[in-house]
Amino acid sequence: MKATQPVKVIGVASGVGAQDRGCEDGPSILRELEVFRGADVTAVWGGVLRPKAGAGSAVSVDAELCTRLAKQVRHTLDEGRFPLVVGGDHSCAIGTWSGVHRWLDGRGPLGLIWIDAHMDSHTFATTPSGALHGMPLAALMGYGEHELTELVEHVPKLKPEHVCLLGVRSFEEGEAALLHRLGVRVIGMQEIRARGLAEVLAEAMSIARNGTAGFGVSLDLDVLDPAEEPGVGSPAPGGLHCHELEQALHQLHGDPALLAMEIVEYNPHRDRDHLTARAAGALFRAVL
Ligand code: 4U7
Ligand code: MN
Ligand code: MN
Ligand code: MN
Repeated sequence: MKATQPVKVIGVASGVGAQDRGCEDGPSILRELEVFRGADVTAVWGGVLRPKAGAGSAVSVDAELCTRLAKQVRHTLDEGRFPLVVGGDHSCAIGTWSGVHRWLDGRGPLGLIWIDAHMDSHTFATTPSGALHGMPLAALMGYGEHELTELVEHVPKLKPEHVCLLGVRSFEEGEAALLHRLGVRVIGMQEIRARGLAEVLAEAMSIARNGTAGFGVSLDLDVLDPAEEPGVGSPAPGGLHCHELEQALHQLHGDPALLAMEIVEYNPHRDRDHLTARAAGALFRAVL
C-alpha cells in the first residue's frame, strides 16, 4: 500500500464455505464496531456482499459470490484505492485474489502470503469435511472444482513459487502432499518459534515479491491463539499473540508492492468482549 493511499473496505458475508456459518455475520459486526478506523486511516466501507439464496450447490453459491467480489476488488484497484476485503469464511479468497490477478492483466505474476493455522489446500478428493474454506489456496493455484479454478479467468491465479504459508499447525495429509508436490513454502509454528516471527515474515515477503508484479496478504484470524482471540471460525490452539503479529506486520508498512489485503474468518458468535474484532482492526492498522 502506498503512503496515504485511500482504503476501501469490501465486506463479504461468505458462510456456505464452512460447516458453521457464524462467519457470515462477521463483516456487519466489524463494520458496526468501526474497528478499521484510526486517526490516520480513511477506510471507507463499500458495503457487504451477500450470497444469493437459491443459487444451487455451495460451490455455485460461492462461485457467484466470488465473481461479484472479484469485480469489486478490480474496480477498487482501478480507482487507485487499496482493497481491504473482510470475510466471511476463507472461501472468499478465491474472489479477492482472482480480482487482483485480473487487474494485473498480465503485467506479471501475483505473490501471496497466506497467514493461517491451516493450509486451506484441499480439493474434493482429499477434504475430510467437504467445506470450501479448506480449499481456496488449492483453487487459486488451479486445483479443484472448475467453477472455482476458472473464476473470472481460465488460468491459475497463483504460481506455487510465489506463495508462502505462515502460522500453520493444523492440516491433513492430502493437502500437505499437494503443497509438498508443488514446492510451496510452508512455515509452521515450530519454525516461527525457532527463528522468530520477524525473520520468517521477511522470508515470506521475499518469496511473494521475487519475480512478481506485486503481492497480497490473506490473513485468517485463526492464526492467532484462541485463548486470547476466541472469535474465529476454526480455533486451533498454539497460535500467535496479536501484538507480536502486529509488530511483525509493520514490515509491510507503506510497501507499494502490497496490492491488497484480506482479513477473514471472524466469527462474532464466539468472540468475547470484542477481543478478536479489535485484533482484526489492530492487524490491519499495522500495515498502514
Ligand atoms: B480455514 C479442515 F479438516 N482442514 O478442510 C477442513 F480441519 O479457512 C479445516 O483455514 C479447514 O479456517 C479450515 O475442513 C479452513 C479440517
Ligand atoms: Mn483459512
Ligand atoms: Mn484457518
Ligand atoms: Mn502501526
